[in-house]
Amino acid sequence: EPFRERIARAADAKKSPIVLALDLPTSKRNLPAFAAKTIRAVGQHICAVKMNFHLILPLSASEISRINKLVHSYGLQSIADIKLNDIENTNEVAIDHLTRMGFDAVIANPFIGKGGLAALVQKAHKAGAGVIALVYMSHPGAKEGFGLEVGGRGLYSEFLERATGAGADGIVVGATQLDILRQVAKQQLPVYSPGIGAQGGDAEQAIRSGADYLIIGRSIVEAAQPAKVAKEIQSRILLSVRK
Ligand code: NUP
Repeated sequence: EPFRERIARAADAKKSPIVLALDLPTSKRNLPAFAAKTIRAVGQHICAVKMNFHLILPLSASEISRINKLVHSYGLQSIADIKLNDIENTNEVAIDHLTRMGFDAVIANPFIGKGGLAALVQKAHKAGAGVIALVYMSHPGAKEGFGLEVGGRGLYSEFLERATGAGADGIVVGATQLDILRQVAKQQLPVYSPGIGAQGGDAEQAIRSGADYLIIGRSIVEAAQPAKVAKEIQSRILLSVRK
């Protein structure tokens, strides 16, 4: 079963479109133990876990593999957020390592070009993994890159075309970019939206504007009661969808 369907099935089973960004602060002593504790606490309220440099840099491949096994034992998918943005060969080596560690998908930057993105998607699909392409990031400076005017239109719309053309499994558009979310909602690719809470975006607004999955980190991970916060967001979204 392709990644796109695996994560849709997980979201359906958990009744949650939340992708937990497992971004642990550097001050945490025992990162693998804290990661496991967080997954156990919120596993019922999310459909996937996303790991970024917060864990991928300090942990060993076997420590990451163990976390991915735990993620899978909860019926969740695992996404590597390293925003691949390199030459074809390097991207392919990265996909090899990531899939061996148990990741189900990787986030990539269409800046590498049509051919590079297509090669990356092909390589990932052969390994049973998915690719999610950046289209418009959530931070204030995103307009200086993704929003650049190229040939009379925003670079992001070119990136969206590249993602579709390459057969990517989803796109990233910030929850802080509601206009862009509304624009891309018309297309066929699932939209992953970060920037909720800590970066000022709102979960319900993002869903209403066209987000399919919500990537949420600090507001859950750093909460005194992560499960409570995750559950609250989950039920708020379910209500807003029903309206
Ligand atoms: O546009 C993006 N914005 C963003 O925040 C693309 C991302 N991949 N992210 C990542 O999502 C970011 O690096 C972090 O891992 C997570 C958001 O975390 P938080 O702001 O909810 O704590």
